[in-house]
Amino acid sequence: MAGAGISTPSGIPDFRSPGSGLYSNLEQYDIPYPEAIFELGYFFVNPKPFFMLAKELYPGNYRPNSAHYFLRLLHDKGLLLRLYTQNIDGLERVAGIPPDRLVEAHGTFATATCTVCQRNFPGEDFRGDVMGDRIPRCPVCTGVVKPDIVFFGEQLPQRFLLHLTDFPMADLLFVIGTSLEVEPFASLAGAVRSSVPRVLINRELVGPFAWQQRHNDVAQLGDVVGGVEKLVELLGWNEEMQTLIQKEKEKLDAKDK
Ligand code: CNA
Repeated sequence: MAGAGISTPSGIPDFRSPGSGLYSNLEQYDIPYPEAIFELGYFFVNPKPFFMLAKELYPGNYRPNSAHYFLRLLHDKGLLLRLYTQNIDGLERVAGIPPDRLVEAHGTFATATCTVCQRNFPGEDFRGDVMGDRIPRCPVCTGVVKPDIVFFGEQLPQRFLLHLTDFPMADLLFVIGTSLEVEPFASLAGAVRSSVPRVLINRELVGPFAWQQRHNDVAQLGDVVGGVEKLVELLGWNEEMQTLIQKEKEKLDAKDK
C-alpha cells in the first residue's frame, strides 16, 4: 500500500505534510477551501484549478525514485502480488510496474471520461490541451472531459473491489508513504491475516501502527528513500537495484531527448 510519501522525493508535494503539503500551498489555485479541487460540484462551476493541478501531475513531468524502483524490483522477482496506490502521479507505471499489477485506487491521468456523454479516452489525447491551459473538450459532444481521477463522493475504480481478495492471500504487507487517513483505502491495512507481518516505511506512525499495533508489525520511521535503501541493503539487492535504476534512467533520458 503506497501513498503520496513515495513521490515527495520525486518532487511532488503530498497533501498533509505541514508547510510543504499541497493543502498548505493552495493560494496559487485560488479555491475557496482545499477539498474544492477534488469536488465535482466545484469542478462543474470552475474546472480551472483542477486542470492547473493536472498540468503539474500529468505524466512526463516527474521521475520515479528508489521507493518506486524497490516496488519494481519486487515485481521483477515475482514477489509483488499487487501494488495498491493512492497516488495519481502515474510514477508506478513510469517505473515499469505493469498496470495489471496495480490498483490505482484514486484513479489515473492515463484515461479520461467525458462528463456529458461518458465516452472514454486515453489521457494522452488531451495532453496538448492540459499543457496549453485549455479545458479539454469531448471531440464528439463538446462536454468537458475529466481525467479519471476519483473526486470526493465518486466511486472508487472497479479494480479496487476486484482485487480485494489479494489481502487475505498476502504473505507480507508493505505500507509506504501514506498517512492512512483516507477511507476505504486505509482499512485495507487490517485486511491481511493476523499472522502476516506488516512493514511501515514512513516519517511517522500512522493508522493501526499508531493505535492498534500487532505483535509482528515493524516500523521503519524516517525518509522513505532511506528506509527502502536500508531494506534493499539487508536483502543483498543493492547491485540489482543500482543496475535497474541506471537502466531506467537511461531509458527516461533517451525519451526526454
Ligand atoms: P498524505 O495524507 O499527504 O500522507 C503522506 C504521508 O507520507 C504522511 O504520513 C507523511 O509524513 C509521509 N511522507 C511524506 N513524504 C515522506 C518521505 N519523504 N518519507 C517518509 N514519509 C513521508 O497522503 P496519502 O497518500 O496518505 O493520502 C491520500 C491522498 C493523497 C490520495 O487521495 C492521493 O491521491 C493524494 N495525493 C497524491 C499525490 C501523488 O499522486 N503523488 C500527491 C499528493 C496527494
